[in-house]
Amino acid sequence: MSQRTEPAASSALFARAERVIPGGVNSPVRAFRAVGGTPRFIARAEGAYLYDEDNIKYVDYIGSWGPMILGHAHPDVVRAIQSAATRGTSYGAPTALEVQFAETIVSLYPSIEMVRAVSSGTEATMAAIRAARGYTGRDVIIKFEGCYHGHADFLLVKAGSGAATFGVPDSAGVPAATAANTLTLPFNDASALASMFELRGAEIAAVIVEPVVGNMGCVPPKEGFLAAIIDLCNRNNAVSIFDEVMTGCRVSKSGMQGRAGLSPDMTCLGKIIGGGMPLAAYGGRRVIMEKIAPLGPVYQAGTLSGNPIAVSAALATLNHLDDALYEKLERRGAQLEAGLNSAIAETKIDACVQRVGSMLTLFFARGPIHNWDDAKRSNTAQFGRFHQGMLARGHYFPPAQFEAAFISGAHTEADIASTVKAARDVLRELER
Ligand code: HOZ
Repeated sequence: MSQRTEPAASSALFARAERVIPGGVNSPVRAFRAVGGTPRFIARAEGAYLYDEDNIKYVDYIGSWGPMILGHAHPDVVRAIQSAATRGTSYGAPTALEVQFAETIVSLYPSIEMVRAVSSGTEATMAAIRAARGYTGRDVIIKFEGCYHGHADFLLVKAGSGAATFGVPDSAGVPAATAANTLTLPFNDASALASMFELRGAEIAAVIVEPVVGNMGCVPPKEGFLAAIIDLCNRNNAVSIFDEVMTGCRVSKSGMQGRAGLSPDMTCLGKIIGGGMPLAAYGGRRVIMEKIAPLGPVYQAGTLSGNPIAVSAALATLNHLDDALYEKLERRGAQLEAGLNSAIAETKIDACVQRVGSMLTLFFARGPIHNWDDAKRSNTAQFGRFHQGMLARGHYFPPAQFEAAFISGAHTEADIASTVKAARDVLRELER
């Protein structure tokens, strides 16, 4: 591969970081261990671009792992943050902004009658499952292999994302007793779910799913799979939970549920709805949300929940989510998908592109990828070399095969074209 010198400033920072931060990073996948090379230390970002500490510019396809749908440092979002900060950074008391935020979420997601703000996607899924357990009086939950729902103990079972990337889908430190109430099934297998309900229906509190998986790479649901989850939950008095932390406001303004015309009992949101700040939310049917303290017996709280700066960034972002943006994202996504597919077709490499709207993955495996068994057949060494080649040419894809790439409204046609050109060159080199 061409240009394999590691950037000096990032290398020096990484050496310092490794002495005082586990793996030198505050979230494992950022360490580049799955792809090799030195993690880039980012100094600033604007629109579709990242600039590292060596002042190297990259077209960014991570978008902070999803939130930056408008691109980085959107002027309206920056203004909202600046203005909110001058009024104080945190009160630990309710604000008008939080009411506006909740009203906005409820209006975007018809399945959500009441919503609670939290600070991260992990908190949102944890709290949604606690609510479901409190509401049903049952303990068992079902998740799907390769879906990642944050790092709560009972959800780190056959989890995707970083856990899958590092081969530890079942984390150390999770008591067997905690994991025992989490059953896992293959994604996209409605009949396995039906059989499990036949076997243990009376024990099952909830089924949680990423409606388009982003955390084993981008894996769309098969026709009817999501509807089957909701239907089986309804018939067994269990709670259906769509974890739309990644897909919410991404695959449509109202997430995958809006795109598919479905109404889960509960929804978890994060990333885009936080406008790039630590803000997430969970919500759903009133009868379930009324179980949350102080209305009901399910406890959940947070000092920074509904933080005024985060909510200001969120509202400024949500304000820009219009049809024109989603049309543009679809066009850019289609352009990238078609370009990558034609570059793959010029080689003999086994690879496929899977995309829903502006989230996408180039798998180094023959497609289609329907579940974790399919995804894990990917040639991750080849992905690593692809990642390095793209980075050397100024295109920053997620540093792991099992993470989705994201496009923003700031990406231009020319950005995508240059990424496709780079990918064509890198794929050709991979063949040699
Ligand atoms: N697990 C996150 C993406 N699915 C990565 C978060 C991060 O490193 O910022």
